[in-house]
Amino acid sequence: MSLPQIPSSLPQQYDYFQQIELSQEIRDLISTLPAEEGLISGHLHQYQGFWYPTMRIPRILATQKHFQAHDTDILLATTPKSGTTWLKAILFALVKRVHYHPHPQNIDHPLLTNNSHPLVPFLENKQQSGENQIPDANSYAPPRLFSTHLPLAHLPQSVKDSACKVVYLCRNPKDIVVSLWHFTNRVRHKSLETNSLEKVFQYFCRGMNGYGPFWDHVLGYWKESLERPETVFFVKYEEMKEKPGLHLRRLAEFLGCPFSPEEEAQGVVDNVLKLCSFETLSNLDVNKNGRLSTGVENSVYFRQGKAGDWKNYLTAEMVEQLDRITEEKLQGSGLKF
Ligand code: PAP
Repeated sequence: MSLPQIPSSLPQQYDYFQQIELSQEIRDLISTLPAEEGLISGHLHQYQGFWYPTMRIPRILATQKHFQAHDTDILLATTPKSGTTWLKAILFALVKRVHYHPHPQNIDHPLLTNNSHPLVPFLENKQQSGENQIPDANSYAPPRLFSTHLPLAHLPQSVKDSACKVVYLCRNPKDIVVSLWHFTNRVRHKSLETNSLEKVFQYFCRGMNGYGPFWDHVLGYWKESLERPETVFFVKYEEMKEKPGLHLRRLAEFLGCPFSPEEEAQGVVDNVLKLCSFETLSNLDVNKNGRLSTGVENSVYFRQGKAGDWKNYLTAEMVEQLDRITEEKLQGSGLKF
């Protein structure tokens, strides 16, 4: 069974439930969870400390139940708007470079004709209640590449029990708020009123954005990366922007596929970065005009691609409020933005 598209009339959540087959057990569970209006459509529900769009919950439960990790899998974990689209492209270009020569002029490279989202599928996107399926596990040779927005605590047990490597990308929360604000208004149904920046900001500060609270999400992976550095690689969007070559080489080492002296001499590092740059990807026909299978336009994943755009939008009061929350939440962790 495949999920129907979100109906354009946006019925209330429980009407929507009636249109898809959810077990009574899952309906009962969802009906007990705290609920809030979502920033895009429908509702968010708070499940074990994190806020999820309602229809994600059955998929998440099914993912936790059915997904079988392989020791060779690579999992990219992010909070939304942290640069997922970019890191998916980088991981794909890096790990599959034996099969696909990474170069912006290599017309056969899958990244030139596909958005990076389907190339590195989300664990929790394809899973549905009652289905014993795993996401289309890359029809390539191992390693399989997956991504997730799930917090560490909600990853399937098989991921935690395996030697699967996790790459965690996070981003300055001030840029996430601005990116999220633009994104919600791009994908929000046209019949709904536009979200104000103030509204998105206040939701974010209260932790009530999809997969939030942001700070709990980041801290889970941060602590794990300190305890198990051989398993969890932690990197910030801003660091990738500032020293992309350095962090790409670190990532390659971490994943057990370091660049050889020959590759270094041939400029493969620069070619991966050029291929995956905002300029290259955002100007591709597939990313200007294509859509994901969900119907979402690929172009919504490319806006500015810069660090520090928050300075153009957030007021001094907003900056003060968000900085204060971030400082309080991350206090003593050693993590700073
Ligand atoms: P998702 O988690 O919903 O998939 P995600 O890809 O994390 O979204 O967020 C999109 C952000 O990544 C956008 O940021 P902005 O709104 O501040 O501009 C988008 O522009 C940025 N982005 C996408 N591709 C790249 C890239 N190749 N390099 C740098 N940033 C990028």
